Amino acid sequence: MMNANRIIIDTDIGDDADDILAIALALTYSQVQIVGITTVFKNTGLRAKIAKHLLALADTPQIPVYAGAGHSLLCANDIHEVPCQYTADMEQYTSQGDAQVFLRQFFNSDKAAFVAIGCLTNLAIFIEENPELVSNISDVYIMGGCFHRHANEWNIVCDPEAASLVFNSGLMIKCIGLDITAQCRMTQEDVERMAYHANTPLKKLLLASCHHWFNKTGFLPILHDPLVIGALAEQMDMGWRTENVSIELAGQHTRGMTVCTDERIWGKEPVAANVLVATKVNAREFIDAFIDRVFVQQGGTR
Ligand SMILES: [Ca+2]
Repeated sequence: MMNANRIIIDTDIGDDADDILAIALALTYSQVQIVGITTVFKNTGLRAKIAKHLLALADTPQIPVYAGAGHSLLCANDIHEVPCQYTADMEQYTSQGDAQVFLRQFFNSDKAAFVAIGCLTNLAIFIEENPELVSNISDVYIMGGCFHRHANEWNIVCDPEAASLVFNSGLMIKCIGLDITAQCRMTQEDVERMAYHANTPLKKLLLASCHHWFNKTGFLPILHDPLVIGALAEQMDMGWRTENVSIELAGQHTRGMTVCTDERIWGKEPVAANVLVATKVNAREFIDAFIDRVFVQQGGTR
């Protein structure tokens, strides 16, 4: 494949619908090649089964899926919790093995971008255990943090120590924070448009995932994770701005926050920039393009 963006997607697929929507979006791009999917956070075995089910319905069963860390670096999680998108018919699928084994083998001889759309435990463990292979990570895209408002964003909060390790690794990270992704909030009309075009088993699964999350939380879909895929695949103008970002590991109210030390207030550029932070998105344009790509253009029969 010429000029393909070769990517590994690291995902907490199974709860919020945005992960499964993000992978489905990635599969629509000829210029994106998913070389592997790794799962993270809590029940990574069942998350892997959900991903395999998605890939089977998308007619891309050859893409390997590996189960990663269920526990955070310093925190034991409930690794038996069943993700709300998991259904009994997914039991038949199995992952290809352990995420760290895959990452070590892959980056030992190959390069790819790492796209993190869950907490950063897998990436932190990989960096810590394989410092000599980190230079083979060609790019790091993260849905995470919140840079222009005060909020403890989920992917950082679920493992702040892992995030701190990644942000201090020397990698230049591209971050799309919650303050940007939250603008991509679907309306009821958007969901109805997806439902109208949900004429294949794959699209029905995506829609069901949205319904599961709505029934659990009352939230209509917000395209947090798909926006990272769109930004990468389309080279969207996200108004990238260099920042020197630290992860707050203590703090009565601030644990897990992404703190920008903004030397611009003194008229200086950041001397230790480690992150390119997205500052803008055309949310309506992205939501419409997402629905077109994943639901309208994919065909199918009623
Ligand atoms: Ca996610």
